[in-house]
Amino acid sequence: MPPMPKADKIWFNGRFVDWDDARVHVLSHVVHYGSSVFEGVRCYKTRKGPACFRLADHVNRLYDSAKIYRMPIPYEREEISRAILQSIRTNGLQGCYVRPVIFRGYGSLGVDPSSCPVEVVIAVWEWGAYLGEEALEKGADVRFSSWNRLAPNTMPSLAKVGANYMNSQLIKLEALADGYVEGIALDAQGHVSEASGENIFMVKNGAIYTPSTGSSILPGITRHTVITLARELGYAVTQRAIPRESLYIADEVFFTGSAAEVTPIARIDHIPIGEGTRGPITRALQDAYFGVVSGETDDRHGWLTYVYQ
Ligand code: PPE
Repeated sequence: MPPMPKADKIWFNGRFVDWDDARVHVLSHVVHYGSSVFEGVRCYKTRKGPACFRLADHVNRLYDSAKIYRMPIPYEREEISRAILQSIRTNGLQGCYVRPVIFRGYGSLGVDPSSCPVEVVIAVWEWGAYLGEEALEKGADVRFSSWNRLAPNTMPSLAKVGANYMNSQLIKLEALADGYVEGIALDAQGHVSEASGENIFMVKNGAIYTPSTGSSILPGITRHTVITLARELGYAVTQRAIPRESLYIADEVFFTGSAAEVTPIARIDHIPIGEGTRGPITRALQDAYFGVVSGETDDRHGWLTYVYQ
């Protein structure tokens, strides 16, 4: 990853502070135990100014993650949504990535977080193609990870929490060390789960498949978007357990995620998927996705929140 492009201000517990001053104490609970919940939202440049994609859905998932971890958020959902829009305006950005993060701060150490304050931060910055521009067109080179995704009775995958990303880091670092851009993990039962920061889809004989929430996945908002758009285009989409080898013999495989958007996969474990390049259904779904997020096609689902409205 290239170094972070700084923006001006970060929203920190209700007020804006300079980017370089958004700091926490080293003994904050989150530093020791990974006790944070977060979101990643993209804001896209459109003809009507910047627009956040599925803002309310991201904010709802943030509250779901906090609820699972018994973390009381000291703001209403509306306040968080407004603060996100305000952050984009304050930093004068047209297109950006938005990272709200809520964490247990400085108070006491020990696993019990209940006497640590719940702190809320919203940062925005410009973030390009997650797996590289080239991957969006030609497809990414990925491997199956030797690490499994979190077993369901260990760390809940429906919560988007900082600690889950230690598992993601094992997957990602292993893939990078071997020259791939990403790794796909199996779930604890051995079925396909997801990648370190993306959901996964496969296409076979014109039908689309993706692992269900029973396979230790984060229920991706881009995943839901793509399922909806695919059905509108007339494709059957099935959520079910997927054996590893069915990806090797699929016609097309692609990732979805707020950061990764819709990224085709060219090869898995050096095996070319279909023609070893972006397939036609992936292309159609990318076109539908980028059409909606850029405001160029009709926003039938009310997915865009314009920043200056
Ligand atoms: N699974 C995982 C593990 C995951 O982290 C993401 C998002 C997804 C699926 C897709 O979810 P959604 O964004 O709602 O479609 N990963 C975020 C963080 C990436 C990062 O490197 O940080 C993201 O895409 O914003």
